Amino acid sequence: MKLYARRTSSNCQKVLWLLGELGLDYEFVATGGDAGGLRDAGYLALNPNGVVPTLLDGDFAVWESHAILRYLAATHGPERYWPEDPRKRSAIDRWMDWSQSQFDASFMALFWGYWRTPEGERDADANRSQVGRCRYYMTILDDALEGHACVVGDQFSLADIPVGALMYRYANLDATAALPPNVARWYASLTEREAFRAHVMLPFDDLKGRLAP
Ligand SMILES: N[C@@H](CCC(=O)N[C@@H](CS)C(=O)NCC(=O)O)C(=O)O
Repeated sequence: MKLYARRTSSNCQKVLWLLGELGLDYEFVATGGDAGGLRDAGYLALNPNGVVPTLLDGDFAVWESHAILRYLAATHGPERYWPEDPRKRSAIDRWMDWSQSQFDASFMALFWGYWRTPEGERDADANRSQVGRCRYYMTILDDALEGHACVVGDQFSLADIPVGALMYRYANLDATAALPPNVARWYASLTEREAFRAHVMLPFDDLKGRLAP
């Protein structure tokens, strides 16, 4: 397999983290950001969106980070990562979709509007509003984690990856509040996972005030 990705991209980190959890061999092809290549015809033939990540398995290309997570879990994962049972699978899918459409949307707006925007150009009201939304989403996640080790039940699954991949930045951004208790406990458990440390816990100082990818 080949993974076309940028290591500082949170969507790529989700996939790199799962590849690490599964112990799979793959070739990393630096793409996007300073490495460029997103508008090359060859790359666009794999992913017409011209964004990262893209997974190439033989001659089969998969794009959209969550589609890649599901593909890898279905082809190489232990069943519990993304179970066949429709209800168990749905419990995981809903947190993956929630992460992308709810929490990610607000957190990425904050990350770009606050961290990646030069100080003098920031919109303080917009950032304050996104901080409020992120805190609200954290209360929803905190309730889900009450009495559970993981986002769904007590076993690590795909439900932990999309929201977990953003927690390192969320927890270390000076604009956000302390994590609520269950989220803090769960996040601490993620930081003990080797693949999380290798692919997600990467310094992001060089992205500060940098609006270019
Ligand atoms: N929904 C897509 C979003 C992909 C996306 O926006 N990728 C960004 C990085 S997070 C990108 O390629 N930006 C251009 C670049 O990195 O140069 C996914 O989850 O895969």
